[in-house]
Amino acid sequence: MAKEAAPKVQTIDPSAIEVLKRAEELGYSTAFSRAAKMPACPIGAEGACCQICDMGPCRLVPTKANPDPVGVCGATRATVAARNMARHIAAGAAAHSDHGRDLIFTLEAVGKGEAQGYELRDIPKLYAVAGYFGIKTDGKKPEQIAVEVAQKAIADMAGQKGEITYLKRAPKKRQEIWRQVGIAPRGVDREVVDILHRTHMGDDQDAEHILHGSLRCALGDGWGGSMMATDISDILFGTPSPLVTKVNLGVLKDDEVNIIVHGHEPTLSEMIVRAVGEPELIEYAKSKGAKGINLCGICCTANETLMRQGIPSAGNDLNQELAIITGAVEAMVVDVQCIMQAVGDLSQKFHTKLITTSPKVKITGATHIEFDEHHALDIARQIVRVAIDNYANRQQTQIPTHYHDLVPGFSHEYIRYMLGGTLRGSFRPLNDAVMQGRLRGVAGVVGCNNPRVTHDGWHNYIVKEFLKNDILVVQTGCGALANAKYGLLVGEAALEYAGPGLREVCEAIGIPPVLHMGSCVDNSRILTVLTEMATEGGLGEDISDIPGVGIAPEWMSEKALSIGAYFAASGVYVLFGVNSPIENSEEVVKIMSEGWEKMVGGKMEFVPDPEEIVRRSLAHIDAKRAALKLPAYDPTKYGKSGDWRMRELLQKPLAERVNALYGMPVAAE
Ligand code: BF8
Repeated sequence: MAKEAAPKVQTIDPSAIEVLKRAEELGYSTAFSRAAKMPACPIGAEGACCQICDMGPCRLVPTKANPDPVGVCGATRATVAARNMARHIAAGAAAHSDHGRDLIFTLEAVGKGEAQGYELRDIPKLYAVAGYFGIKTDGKKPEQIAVEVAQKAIADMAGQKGEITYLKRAPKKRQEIWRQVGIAPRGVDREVVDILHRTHMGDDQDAEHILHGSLRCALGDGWGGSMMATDISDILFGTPSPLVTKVNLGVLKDDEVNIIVHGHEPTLSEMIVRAVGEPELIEYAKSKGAKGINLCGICCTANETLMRQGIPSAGNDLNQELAIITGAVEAMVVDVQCIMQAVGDLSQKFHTKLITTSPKVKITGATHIEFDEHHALDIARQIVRVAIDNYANRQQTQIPTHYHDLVPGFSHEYIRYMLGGTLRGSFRPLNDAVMQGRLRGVAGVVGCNNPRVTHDGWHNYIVKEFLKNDILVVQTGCGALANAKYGLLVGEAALEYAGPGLREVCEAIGIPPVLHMGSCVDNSRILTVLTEMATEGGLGEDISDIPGVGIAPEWMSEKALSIGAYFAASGVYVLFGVNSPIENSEEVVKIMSEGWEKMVGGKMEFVPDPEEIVRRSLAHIDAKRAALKLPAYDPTKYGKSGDWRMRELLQKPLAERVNALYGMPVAAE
């Protein structure tokens, strides 16, 4: 199915609708308007374009005359689609893992006392991670342990032989499968190089073998680079627990200096959080006529500061240009990944200072203030001053009023705690709820926005369908922000959207029906939850036994493909929306679906239809329930207790209400 240039409905986000109108009036383009003008290349979109050597590029588009074309070198459609996919996965794995590496270097500098402004905030987690690496902690100071953990972690990422340390955190059966089929990864650095080598011209030509290699590479990301990024962020900045904050463009303030942190790495943004709280800088902002400093985020840097510090988010990926178009942003501070090049040009049309900070990322039109963990707090202060100085340059603003509360902060440690408290924290109640059928299953709905489909629309539709069907949803990345905008990440959402069983579970524990677990590297937290569920008992003994699915409805980034591949390799059925980048090869479609399912119990499918995604998900969850011999899902069985019943009772006359509640006859009103 050809990719649509742009959907009829661009977005369901009321803030976005308002700012898009302003963009049109001012004559500025956005990703929405550019997508409409620039239909996707139909050859590339299906994985039919081979660009790996200069005998091409070859376009392997079947025609009547040539139904099975090959490239100049003879490469088949399957080889080309598999190579393209493998390279995407490797790039995604590299991005996540390099993010992890930067955090490891910061941890080392903190341990050595060389990183200004940082501290070790979660020492128990540092000890736990030291334990995974077999580092003795007796008699050592946390700082020394931090240095040793950092050095082991770097060596692990660069491991040339053997397998990465964190693999042993997976269920035993899963580890055996990986070893048996030969995809237990070495260090992710080696795995990424391996993929780039084997997909070079004249190397690996067997589609199945190429994709087999890509699974190993993706595992090096999920259970390696990403998991380390999560762990080390928690050690440095604290392991998240629930708090209340806000999301959408309405969090910008007309009378304060607005600073947006955008990208992925929490290292600098955490220092900016600290700097904006310093009385001296607040006074400085006031001296320039502002009432204060308002720090907000976009994308996954936002998710990091949102989860830990409750810093509001101005929205997800497709909100980044719109934030600038409000005219109210003094500085957009970016680090790495998902920063659209267009923000460089756009920021020059407004007073917004775009500030690049990563040694890896420069953008034309931006001011570069390079991050260095050794002087992080000073750099953060410098950036905040630049933003404050820019407040005087602000012209007319148009800030939408729409925002919504959300409750993020569901680390796997907190989920374990909330299910039983300090004394009896465990995944038992969650497993029991699935076994009884109160919960039909679980789903991770993650990933990006993509202007080729309705912004937030697919996220919202799919998650609401899951909630209706008593499926507990966990989210990360832009997906979490998408549904937070519409009130799905607060406790009340259970009353409005959840089926009867899920509602009971949410009421009993006191949680929203959709749990925000963090940024995209924090998908590794979902791996840990699945492992805990698999080892708790009652739901089989492996991740692939659990009645659950993983969805990336509006994906666009290569990182999303790496995430999908490592979840599939971990035993999960993963569905992607938008379009299929492997559609040109039936063979590759089959390998990634039936082939992978046979080999590792998980699979990856591209389904450009949200209703079909829901249908396939429910069928899969029900099939997994049946395989575990659990009772078939029955929505009429639960939901007759708790707040729901209370709400119904409150509608009744007093006499009936008191009688129902206390068994006491009361005279009619
Ligand atoms: O890493 S969900 S658009 S911001 S890639 Fe990017 Fe996609 Fe958003 Fe976070 Ni993840």
